[in-house]
Parts: sequence; C-alpha cells; structure tokens
Amino acid sequence: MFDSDSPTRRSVVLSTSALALGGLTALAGCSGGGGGDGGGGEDTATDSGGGGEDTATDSGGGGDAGDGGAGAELQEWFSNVDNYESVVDETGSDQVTVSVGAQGNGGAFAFDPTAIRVSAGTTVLWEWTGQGAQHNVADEGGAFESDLTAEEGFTFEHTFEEAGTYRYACTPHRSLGMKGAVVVE
Ligand SMILES: [Cu+2]
Repeated sequence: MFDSDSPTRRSVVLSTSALALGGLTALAGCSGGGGGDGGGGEDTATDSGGGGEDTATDSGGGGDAGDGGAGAELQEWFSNVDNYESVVDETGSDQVTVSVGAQGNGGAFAFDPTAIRVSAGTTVLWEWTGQGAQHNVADEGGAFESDLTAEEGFTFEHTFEEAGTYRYACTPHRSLGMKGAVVVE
C-alpha cells in the first residue's frame, strides 16, 4: 500500500515545491526590478541638504549612511521621537527660540522645533513651558548643558560658532524621545 503510494506523493511534493520555487523566483524578479526603480534616486539629496554623494541617501537601506549626510544621521537619532518631521531652516536668523516641554512623545516631553538648521554664530534660546516635569538641555558631545528645572519661562542659551551637527536631549526623558538637534553650517 504505502510502497505504491509514496512515489505518487513524492512527485506531488516535488511538483509543488517546483511551483513554489518558480513563484519565489518570479517574486524575486519583481522586487528586484522594483528596488532598482526606487533606488535610482539621484535627486534624493535635495531632501536633506546633506553631502549626498549618490545612492546612500535612500531611506530603505541599512547601508553606510554615516557618510556625511546630516539627514541620515538625524533620521537615526530621531527614530524614537514622534514629533520629528524635518529640519527647520533658520539659517540667516541671529536667534532662534526652541520650546522645552512642548507636546509630544506621550506628554509634554518634546522640543519644538525638534531640529533646526542655523548659520554659524547663531544663538539658540531654549524656553521652558513649565509642563511635563523637570527638563534640561544636554548636548550629547558635552558642548552645552542647562540646569534641570520645571520653571515656566526659564531660559538657557548657547551660541553655535562651530559648524557641525549637535544632538541634544533632556536627560530624564531621553528614552521617551525628548531629543533635539541643531545643524550649524
Ligand atoms: Cu524632559
């Protein structure tokens, strides 16, 4: 019984897997083509103003984003920040105000604007809303750090003389996504 049955079964299995393979191959062919279309983007660099060499700017890639584009670098920094959309261009302003304790990240745990682009020599003034408990402003690289306070109207300022990308966070709420960035050019 089984002896006569098994060749049939096997051939069924074989042809099924052959079909499956065929299907996979077809799929792979499709997605390969699609990827090619999407990845070609030479004009993606306009998006972030980064040094954008050629391909790496594409968001999908795990590739070497670290090349120089501030955009890709910030994308990762802001991966757990729910109020980040883009870098707000404030180049040409002498002073820019960022509120501390703006709505976002599940409460008043955000900076607003989250990310700004300024010219060298610009002073950034952080102003506390008084909401969401105690906050501070602490640069990841140690370039500046404010007091930790919940006082409404408290201010802290820093003048950015050196070009670069400065990532900062509120120390107690960093893990909630209370993060910001200043891109100085
Ligand atoms: Cu905070």
